[in-house]
Amino acid sequence: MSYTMEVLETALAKNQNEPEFQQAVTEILTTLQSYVDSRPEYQKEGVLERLIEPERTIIFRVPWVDDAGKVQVNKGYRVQFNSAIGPYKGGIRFHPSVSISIIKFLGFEQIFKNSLTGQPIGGGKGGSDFDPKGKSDREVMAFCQSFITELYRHISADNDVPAGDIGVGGREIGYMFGQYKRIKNSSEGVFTGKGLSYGGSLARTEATGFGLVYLMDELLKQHGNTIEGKTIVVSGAGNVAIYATQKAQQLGAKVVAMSDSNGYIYDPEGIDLAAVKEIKEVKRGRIKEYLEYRPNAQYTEGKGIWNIKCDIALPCATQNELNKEDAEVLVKNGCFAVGEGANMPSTLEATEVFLENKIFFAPGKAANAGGVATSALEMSQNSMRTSWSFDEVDRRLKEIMINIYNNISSAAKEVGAEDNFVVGANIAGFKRVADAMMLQGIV
Ligand code: NDP
Ligand code: 2IT
Repeated sequence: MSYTMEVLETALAKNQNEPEFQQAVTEILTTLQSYVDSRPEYQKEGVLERLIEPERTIIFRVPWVDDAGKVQVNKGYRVQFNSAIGPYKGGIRFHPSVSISIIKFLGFEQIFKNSLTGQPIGGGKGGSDFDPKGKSDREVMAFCQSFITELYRHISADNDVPAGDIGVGGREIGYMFGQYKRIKNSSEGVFTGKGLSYGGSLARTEATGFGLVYLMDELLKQHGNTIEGKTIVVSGAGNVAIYATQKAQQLGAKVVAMSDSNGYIYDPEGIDLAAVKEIKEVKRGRIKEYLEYRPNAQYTEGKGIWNIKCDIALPCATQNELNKEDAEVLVKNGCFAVGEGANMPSTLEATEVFLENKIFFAPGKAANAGGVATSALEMSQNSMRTSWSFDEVDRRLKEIMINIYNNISSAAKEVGAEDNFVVGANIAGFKRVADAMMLQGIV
């Protein structure tokens, strides 16, 4: 058996109750196989064995008191996966489904994503099974303060810089940053995605969604096509989905559907994004309330958004939201490009369907890297004690996304897998981290 397949087998055996982590490791190692196996130095230095094991995993109790005076206890996690190219960097997720498997898959993906940005940031991820949905602001604050009362000792601007993810936006970052500052008596930029009044970067809120569309637009342009005039389905209605929709609309596309965990809306005339923003960003409501703004739109309870006919699909909700059958329906309906705004939204089987059918498929670790790339720009601004204009940050973001596209495209070409951006992203992301690991000795 080859070196890479041996490491994969061991990884699967050692992490048996972690299906999402196993999925992410399987995808990456199978695509890296021929690249790694033809370079014996990686085996000699044990690069893969070290890469798949987090440098440090922190699991802790998060006790807090709800509005009824009852004591609640959640699990808190931070996985500091790999610091070969810079301080651990990656979001914090608050969702009832959060488990060690989910945090490890996200942290593992983050290593390669952060490498692709070209910036000096390592991979990490954290979170909790806390559900912010339906909680009062006071409850969310109490939870965030308790979470940081443990986590503060493991993070700092120079070693680990968390940010937002599912269930963690401006409100939660504010409460966590406030508690960190209070305990550590330090105003360092230990979080990104901060409010603009206390060190946040312009365009960070928009960055993941905007970056996704910049990358897809570049991909299409390099193939004699464009986003303009295309019909797009976006899943989710959170941070990534909203700003992907905004940029796609700005570039002249028509977004006809969005969703949340209860169901999806279909508006053939094009989504009214101001309505979605009011429902989701202001009222923290449900997507079905969209019908109050646009009575002619349709709302369908449950799954099924991928049955809607489109040219381009942008899954922007969560992992494994798009399976083999969904992929087959998309292909049958003429969809020709898929860009992953979420992390690992397509199952391994769905990805195979896209690749077999020569769909332009941009995997999450490349397509949604604009968020963390702009987080790194926030870190730079904090260190320089300066702040750049929206246009300046947006210009840099666009440049980074075009560079990512060029890198993954040429890495794929180099190994004879033209337009297979899964292979391209994994090899390009791996190279930089592996080289840094080898230069730093067995650590
Ligand atoms: P938000 O919390 O803002 O929005 C998440 C959206 O996805 C909501 O509409 C939510 O619906 C839906 N969703 C979440 N979990 C599920 C689920 N289990 N089943 C169905 N729908 C679900 O998160 P973000 O927009 O920030 O994140 C979306 C995705 O993008 C995630 O995969 C995240 O890891 C990834 N990402 C985020 C980045 C960022 O900068 N924020 C950067 C790169 C990637 P509901 O409200 O009903 O739960
Ligand atoms: O998945 C991701 O890249 C994020 N949630 C953003 C991480 C960050 O540090 O900005």
